[in-house]
Amino acid sequence: MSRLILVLGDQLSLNLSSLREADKARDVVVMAEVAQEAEYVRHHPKKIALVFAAMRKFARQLEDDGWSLRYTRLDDPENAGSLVGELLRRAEETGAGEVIVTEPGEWRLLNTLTDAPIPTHLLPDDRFIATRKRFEDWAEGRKALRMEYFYREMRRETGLLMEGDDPAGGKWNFDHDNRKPPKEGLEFPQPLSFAPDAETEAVLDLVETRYGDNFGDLLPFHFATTRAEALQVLAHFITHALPRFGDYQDAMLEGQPYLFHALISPYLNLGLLDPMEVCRAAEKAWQQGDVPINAAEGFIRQILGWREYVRGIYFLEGPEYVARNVLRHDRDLPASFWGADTQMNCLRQAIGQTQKYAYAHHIQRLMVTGNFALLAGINPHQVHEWYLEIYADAYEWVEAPNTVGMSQFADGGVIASKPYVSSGAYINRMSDYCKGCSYSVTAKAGQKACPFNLLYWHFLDRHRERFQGNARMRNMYATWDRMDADRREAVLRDAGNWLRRLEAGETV
Ligand code: FAD
Ligand code: DLZ
Ligand code: SF4
Repeated sequence: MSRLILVLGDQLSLNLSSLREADKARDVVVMAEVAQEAEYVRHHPKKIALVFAAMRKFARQLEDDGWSLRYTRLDDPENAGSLVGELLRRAEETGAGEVIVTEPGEWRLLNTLTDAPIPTHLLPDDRFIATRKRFEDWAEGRKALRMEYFYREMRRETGLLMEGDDPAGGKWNFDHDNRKPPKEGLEFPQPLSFAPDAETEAVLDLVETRYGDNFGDLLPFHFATTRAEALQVLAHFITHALPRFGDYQDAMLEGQPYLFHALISPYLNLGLLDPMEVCRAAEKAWQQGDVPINAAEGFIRQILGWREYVRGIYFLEGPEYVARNVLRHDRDLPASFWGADTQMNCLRQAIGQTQKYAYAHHIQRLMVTGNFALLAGINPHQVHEWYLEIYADAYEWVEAPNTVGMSQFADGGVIASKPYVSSGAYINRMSDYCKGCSYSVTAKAGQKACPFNLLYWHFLDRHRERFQGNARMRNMYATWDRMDADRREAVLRDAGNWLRRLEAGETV
């Protein structure tokens, strides 16, 4: 009896474990664009278009490769609307009695497929450098998990940037040389842009009709939609941006969304690029003397370290992780996160850019929107759904640990040893946003004071019990406690007033 091989929209890799297990001669590959996946959150239209266009092209590649395939388009009148519905329909059509699928990257879908009313066999997703089991073994028995130690073990295990038993260049981490503020006159490489072909145009029409009202601009659509194009993006990055990646990794500039970033996360997460090939490409550039060690190491750490680590945490912590809210933050996400006007230029820039490109780099996500949401006490589940919706690279396994854990500290410190909070001074140092802002970044209290300056102390004050014993936060509390009482009172009063105006829907 034949079997159905379900390939999900973010499993576009020819060496997928389900395809390796399948028998080309008798099994049938099933791929389906379904409302259930396109609508579990209101994804940015660019994200939906990217997923559908890449799925259609991958399906064609499978057919060219000799696979027997049933592909369902979203507007197919027979479309059952859900993946399980499509599996049942295809099983009836083909007489298949069971399903094979590489495990999805999300508890929601994992549970749905495990409970499907047709025998379904889930295979490990081995498109990661560390399997789930490998991560569990590493985590077993450790009191606190820290990315840096996992990363070192992965370096040893893969041999990436290793010289015998020692890290290349004599250090595991070169961040000391990285993260410089932007300087005048820096020139950035132009990102590659792919004009939509007829197949992508058809997807854009469909997405415009069905999801044109979701937050975000569908056009212009510039993404790579095949592995061949994604490899071009990678090669372009290695040649033109990687050499300065480390130096300006945290910089933010108006009108420059991409700087020296790689722009490969959507392709890695769809399966068009493989994490190990990406790391090897960066290592080779360093070996050839084309990029400095601080750039190669900093970049490889993001993939071999952070990307693998957050996936491990997501599965280790279980399905309840996304609901955590240890700080009991319950304010609603303000309208400015959906494009309403704000007087805060940094938010306007990061969100405006996200609306246009479905992209913001790590520091914009962490230290502008994330920092703001944390300081303002926004409900972390709303923050989580926002990040899941609006970035082209957003899938729960990677988004949730970054948002719920790293950015909102809602997991109580599983990912981060202290909350990522800062006053306006950090944003001012790393960006040119403050000079175009209605607020004054140097004002510490009063009407004109940068809201980050007010909310930073408000956050520390209201969470004193939880954080004052944290060794990494001792200096923050010492600074606060040294301020005279009148000043502290003024800051807390102004912060409270500002939050009330935010809640009242004023354009603050
Ligand atoms: P670069 O800065 O050029 O980095 C290279 C690669 O490293 C990225 O492509 C990515 O694959 C990997 N990487 C870097 N940082 C991380 C990280 N913290 N976690 C996992 N991988 C990382 N990344 C996603 O892929 N999907 C998400 O949904 C996502 N949500 C995030 C939410 C928040 C609140 C924060 C703070 C970060 C989030 N990130 C997410 C991580 C990071 O912001 C993006 O991976 C990065 O901005 C993608 O752009 P790039 O390809 O230009 O990355
Ligand atoms: C993100 C996404 C979207 C928008 N649409 C589909 C779809 O129609 N069909 C599909 O198989 N997958 C889609 N995906 C990707 C899934 O949501 C993804 O597999 C899960 O979130 C697990 O990572
Ligand atoms: Fe953002 Fe404050 Fe700077 Fe304005 S002054 S851009 S609110 S950090």
